[in-house]
Amino acid sequence: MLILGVKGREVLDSRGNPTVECDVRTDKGIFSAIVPSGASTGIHEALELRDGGKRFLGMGVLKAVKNINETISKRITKKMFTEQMELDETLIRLDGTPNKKKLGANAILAVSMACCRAFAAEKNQKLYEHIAEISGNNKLLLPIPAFNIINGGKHAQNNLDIQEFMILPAKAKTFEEAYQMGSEVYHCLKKLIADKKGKEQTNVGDEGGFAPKVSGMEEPIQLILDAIKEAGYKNKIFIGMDCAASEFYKNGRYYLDGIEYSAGDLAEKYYELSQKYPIVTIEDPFAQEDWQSWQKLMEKMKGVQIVGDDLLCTNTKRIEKAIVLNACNALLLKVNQIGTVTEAIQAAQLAMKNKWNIMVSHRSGETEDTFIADLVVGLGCGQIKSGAPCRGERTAKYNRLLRIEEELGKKAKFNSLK
Ligand code: 2PG
Ligand code: MG
Repeated sequence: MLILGVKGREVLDSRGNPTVECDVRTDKGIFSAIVPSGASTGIHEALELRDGGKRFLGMGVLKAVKNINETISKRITKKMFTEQMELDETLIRLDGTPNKKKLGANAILAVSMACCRAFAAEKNQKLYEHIAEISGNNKLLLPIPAFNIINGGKHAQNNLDIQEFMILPAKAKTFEEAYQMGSEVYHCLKKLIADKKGKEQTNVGDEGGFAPKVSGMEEPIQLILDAIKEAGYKNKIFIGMDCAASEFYKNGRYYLDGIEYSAGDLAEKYYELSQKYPIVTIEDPFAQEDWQSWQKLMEKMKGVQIVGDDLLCTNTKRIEKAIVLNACNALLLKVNQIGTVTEAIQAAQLAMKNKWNIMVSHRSGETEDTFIADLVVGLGCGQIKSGAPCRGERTAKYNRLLRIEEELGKKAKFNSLK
């Protein structure tokens, strides 16, 4: 594929902060991508380059854009690339740092994703087909969505310390059905919160979930279970949590909902919750360097998916460590934590080889880009979280999945729990 031109620009994300967009031009057309941005970021993530200074309160990305328009453009324009890996390796070498701090992972990823779309077009493939091919996967799979319907932590202004309470309509037969179930529960939950707590409590957080004032971490679960019942889906929808525990960890202790926990007490609390409620997945239950507590939880909790997000940062070195230590059994896959499509695929391959589950994930600062919908189908990993079934930047991904399911027709397979 001959790259005819590369152009970066600054656009805004769903929180109104600047982010990087890139257009790549080939003789098949112009292919674009926009990168997302996290709030509860892991310390081992690739570097998101921001300008600092006064403009956009320091959040501008003009340096990253300049890196695309000058350094990267100079290196890849009018050059031939045969595949994604070759292109990504060129970008990685051009940056030359372990965490992409020279050019910025936001600059590099925008180019990598836009090129992935261009490569797909070059081969007359859909993006998900192309991703399946380059990742060596021959089973396209529609994912179970994990809808984040109660927001807390850094994503909301309420008093809830756990960041996300999600619903997984895992007994649905198709993605379309799961989407409908999620939406119905979402609306039942809104009414329930309004009736029980007042309608001013139904404002939403960054990912579109409600952000009511609650009495602790059990009230959201109870509200959600009531909403599931009200919607008529008892026993058909399960619960997931993203604790984002690095955010409430300090000097070996965990501070949440006004209570100070030792790691052992917190593990006990998670265990109790999982016995009492239909919880199937818990993400970041402990802080990103508290490996021991992760290991102990894995010993204690059988049959629950324990997902590493900040712990792993989509980084194969950290995934390898977690495999050796048996610290978790699932990977949260966020392309911008690592900074190229190739490295994200490698992270997924390593997780799959070790029989881990994988949940592809959005960021709390999102955009209209739907790349992760194609990614999850192409990789065939079967789970996605993209926030609530509400707000355009969240539904963009779910809507794209609906279209992919329709396009695949009879060939569409949904990762239903039997
Ligand atoms: C997470 C994500 C997405 P953020 O912690 O899993 O929900 O949040 O993008 O703020 O890191
Ligand atoms: Mg997380």
